[in-house]
Amino acid sequence: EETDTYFELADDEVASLLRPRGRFAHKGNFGRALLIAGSQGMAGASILAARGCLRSGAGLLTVHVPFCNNFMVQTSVPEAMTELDYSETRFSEPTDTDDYQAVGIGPGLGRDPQTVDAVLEQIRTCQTPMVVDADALNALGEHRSGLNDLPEGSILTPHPKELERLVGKCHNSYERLMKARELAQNTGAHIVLKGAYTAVVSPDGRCWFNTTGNPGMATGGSGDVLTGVLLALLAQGYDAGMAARLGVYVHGLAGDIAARKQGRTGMTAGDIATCLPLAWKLLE
Ligand code: NPW
Ligand code: AMP
Ligand code: MG
Repeated sequence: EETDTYFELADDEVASLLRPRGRFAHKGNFGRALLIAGSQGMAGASILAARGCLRSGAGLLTVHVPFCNNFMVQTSVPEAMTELDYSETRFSEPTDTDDYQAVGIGPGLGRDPQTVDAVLEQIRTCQTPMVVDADALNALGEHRSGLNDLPEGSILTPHPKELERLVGKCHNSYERLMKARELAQNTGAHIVLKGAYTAVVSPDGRCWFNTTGNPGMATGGSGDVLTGVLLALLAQGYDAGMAARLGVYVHGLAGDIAARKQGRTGMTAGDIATCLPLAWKLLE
């Protein structure tokens, strides 16, 4: 069982997952993505996720924003469109997702009770694959029954604390991995258990350990960039398992390129997003 269960995410295998862009392709072939992220004081989370998404090949991106963040998102990420929430300051009501191939939800949403309700209702009514991160995971942690509502083909991206909110206290990294596996089995979602050695856990019990990334990525917003990368891959039609493996690897590779250029001390999450094109180019 041991050898059939644990794998390393290695370069040659990952490169073979990437599909070349057809000569006659147009933006409609690469999917429409919806990102639900940000609140007052956390516009940055939505901007970083949006950059991660657009630097990973998505066809079209719409960001669902509260009014207070609209100008910042439109200025910082001109390639993205925005859609306004009714609330001035936070995500307050679920939105229509029928026009999208994938939905990303969570970065910077905050933990206001109204947002928690909106997140749960959004997950319950969404028919397309979702990347669920950050405060959307925290909403599920508060109401664990919502885990049964995840759309098919979804990815959850908890860091250790977010995982504990979903599955309870873990005393060591082995227990954490086993509980993530149970969570994947019970929900049908792929779990990206983030950390120094990120593990991608599939519902069939297999685990892949990432080989890219470095401690320079231990800085605010790194995870938000990953959410955008995964959203782009789901929108392009990669299944959850392929998207999770490819996305995690390339995000770490972009972090390694950023560290080589800027150093581990001074690099920021924005630098990871900026280095994504070079990381993708190495796999093309
Ligand atoms: P400690 O400190 O060790 O006890 P939270 P968050 C733990 C948004 N952001 N290994 C660690 O616990 C996010 O998207 C917005 C072990 C840490 O203190 C969210 O919406 C930004 N432990 C929101 O902020 C940029 C680990 O978890 C605690 C760990 C809150 O997200 C920043 C923090 O977890 C940010 O992305 C590890 N590898 N990693 C913006 N510019 O707008 C984390 N922990 O309480 O869920 O807070 O992750 O900062
Ligand atoms: P978040 O906590 O949501 O911002 O996510 C942090 C991101 O940075 C995840 O993708 C982690 O895998 C990555 N990361 C954080 N610390 C390290 C580290 N020491 N080595 C490699 N990757 C890291
Ligand atoms: Mg995070």
